[in-house]
Amino acid sequence: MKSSTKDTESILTREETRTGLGPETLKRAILNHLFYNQGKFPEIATRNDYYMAMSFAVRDRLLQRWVASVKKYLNADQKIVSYLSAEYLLGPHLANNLINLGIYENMEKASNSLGMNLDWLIAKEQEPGLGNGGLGRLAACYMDSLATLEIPAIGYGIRYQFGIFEQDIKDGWQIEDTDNWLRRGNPWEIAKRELGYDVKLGGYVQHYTDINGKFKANWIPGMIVKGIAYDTPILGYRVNTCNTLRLWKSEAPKSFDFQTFNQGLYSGAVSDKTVCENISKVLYPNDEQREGKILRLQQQYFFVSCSLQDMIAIHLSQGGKIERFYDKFVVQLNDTHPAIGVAEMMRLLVDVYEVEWDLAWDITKKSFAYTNHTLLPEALETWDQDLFQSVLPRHLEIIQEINRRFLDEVTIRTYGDQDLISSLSIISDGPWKKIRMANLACAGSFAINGVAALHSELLKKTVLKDWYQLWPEKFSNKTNGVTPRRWMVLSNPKLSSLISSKIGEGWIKNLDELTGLEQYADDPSFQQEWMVVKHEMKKDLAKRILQRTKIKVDPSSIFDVHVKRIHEYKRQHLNILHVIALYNRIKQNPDAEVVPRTFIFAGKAAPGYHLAKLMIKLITSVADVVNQDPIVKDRIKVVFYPNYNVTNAQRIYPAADVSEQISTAGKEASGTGNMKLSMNGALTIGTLDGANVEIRDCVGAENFFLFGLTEEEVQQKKSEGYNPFDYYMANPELKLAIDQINSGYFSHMNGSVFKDLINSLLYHDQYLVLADFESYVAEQERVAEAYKDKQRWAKMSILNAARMGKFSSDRSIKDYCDDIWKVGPSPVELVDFHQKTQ
Ligand code: GPU
Repeated sequence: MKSSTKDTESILTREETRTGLGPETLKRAILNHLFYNQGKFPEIATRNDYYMAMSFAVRDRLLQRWVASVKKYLNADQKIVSYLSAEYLLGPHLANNLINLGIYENMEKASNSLGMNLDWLIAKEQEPGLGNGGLGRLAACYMDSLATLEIPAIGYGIRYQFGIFEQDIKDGWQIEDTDNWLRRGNPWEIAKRELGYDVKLGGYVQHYTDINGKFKANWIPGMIVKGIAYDTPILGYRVNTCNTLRLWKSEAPKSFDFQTFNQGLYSGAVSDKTVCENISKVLYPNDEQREGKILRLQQQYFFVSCSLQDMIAIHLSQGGKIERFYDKFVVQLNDTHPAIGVAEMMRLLVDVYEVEWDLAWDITKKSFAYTNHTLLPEALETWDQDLFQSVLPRHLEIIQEINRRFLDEVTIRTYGDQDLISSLSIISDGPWKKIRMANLACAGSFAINGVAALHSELLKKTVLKDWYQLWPEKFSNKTNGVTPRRWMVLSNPKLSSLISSKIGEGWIKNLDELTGLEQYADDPSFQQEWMVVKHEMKKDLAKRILQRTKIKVDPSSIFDVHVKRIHEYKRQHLNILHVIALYNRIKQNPDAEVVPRTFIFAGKAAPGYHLAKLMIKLITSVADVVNQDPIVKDRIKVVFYPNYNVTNAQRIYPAADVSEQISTAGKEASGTGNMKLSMNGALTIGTLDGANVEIRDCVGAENFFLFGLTEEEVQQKKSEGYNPFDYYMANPELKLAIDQINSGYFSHMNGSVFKDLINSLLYHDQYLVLADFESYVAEQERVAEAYKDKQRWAKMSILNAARMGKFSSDRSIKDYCDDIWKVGPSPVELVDFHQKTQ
């Protein structure tokens, strides 16, 4: 029945107060939430109460769009991208949502009228640090771009109760503290208590033949956990599309579905509450390092099983046929962490939906695609077969069967090439059998990609060589990207306004439009404005550095930034060796001309990674000596900024002049910090590694400081028998720096502190730090020289930003959509959801 005009009016007014975007309405909404959600009134409300109230007011506005989006995806004959990732490093939601909704200014007015400062409230948010580094942050950028491009998508993952640890520095050492991000509640998520799935773990498998003579498997679990869905709406930029990030929390099941489990010994399966809750308790803090722990495998299986059960339920509820699952969903595996999904899909199809094996395998292979994110051998996931069997006994059988049939196929295709067969095998042979997750992912996927051009090429030559030989047509490259909404508009509003004042706002959704800035690169007044903004941002960061570390830094010095996880292959120690060399030059010649520089480091070390923790101690120790030495006269400063996370990254990138991207060539799959820094006008000093290669191609070799061995030269050197000691002996500056570290010059004359790090450099140096030292130091001289010429520097900085269009995650997502997912935009219109529609 059509509603009368009067009804419509009343709905509109109700809607205006509920989800209107004007400052008055926002103010009223905040006060309402303060009262009805927080039970507070202005006189007694804390800042956190206001933060919560404001967030709920914003969430109301998201929900209207979210419901419209969900409705559209459920009704339409619409394929949905399903992104499976064990990590999402989202960063704070509030400011991002204000920007994407287009209500930042209005909210500023609303909070001012309440006597509140918007920045304070934004700062109240505890960021969800549900990831370690690049891989998790990429997933978050992709969620933003998927929504902005109006692509129907669901991100699936784990709702860790404790995200990545908080880092503090005590006596120069990293100290870890738990990240209790949910302590004060999370206004951005909606718990779907009714939406849960049972997940079996452990136990054993019974085999029997059913009345039709069919061979059947019955998995009797050792325990059952329940996954509860927690949904976070992810709104696109200035569109109505609001996608879902669905994270699973593990709980003990209160009751059981007896139909499903009454065949066996289910009583033992009602497990301990704490054991069940442990599964989604904490994020493993290792970046690119496997942790072969049972709990980690349980986490992976838990979230993947919930997600696949959920997708199947959605598909079937819309009248879809299980055989056509891939018409509804395309499932992207973010590295091998969710690769168990291949076996789980087979189990669901064969055991639960009774699909014939061959058809099930066909459905599975049409549903999954796999992204590889690393070439480091120690990061490739394998599971000890016995451990695997203890957690997933049925999946072991399934993988054995997949493998048996797959190897039969390979044998025929390769005329029995034994080397090829054993390298492609999902289960390694030998006495200690391992399940190789990358092989499972490759075998079960229709597409395989790397994350930068060089990385994708190297994959084909190294870790996935044999897979490439087998199925070259499945391989492609999808160079990573980052969202300009968070990494420019939100974190660098001044630079963004300056850009928009020249070329309009189109670049925010179409980053290629930044090339419009090139025509101003030589314009002295634009250069001046550009550098003024940069200086402002440097002043802001200098203030924070003083607050956080008590170190006073000069905003007119070069801000040389090395921020990322601490890892030997990322070579923070190469950087600090250069700092020591500079310091020694000053000591030897106090009047030497030195372009003032502030070396800013930030990043977390995995708690069990001894050498990475030593690298932090080395940086802070060098800082203590250099920063206080009167002879240096403040010309160089070294800062270790603690607790690098998304919030801190947003403060650091806009203030950077120099971006350190100095990994050993062939080791960094892509890098994404390199992109964010360059977009914000930092100049890169880097190796030909990961996406650096493409960044340099785009910004021009003359606007990029290149040094170091190429990947081929690295391989060559290694095969010739690389001896780091020769480099140590041959370069006096290098030798002096290492000798000083060794002698305790930076550690109160106790040289033994750094002995493991030094021994590793002098006698192994698998990342060729010493081999690249000389060329690095030489290139750093060119950096300093370039900085002296303010106009030249400004021009280079502008051109860097102007030419970064390719590195928007919008471009990456378009590439995935066109080449792999075959999904296009599906714009959402707002619906009046108070009216029940059919
Ligand atoms: N990466 Br594998 C991680 O951050 N963690 C991991 O466990 C693995 C990869 C990173 C790569 O190191 C980085 O080069 C890349 O840009 C990023 O994934 C996203 O692809």
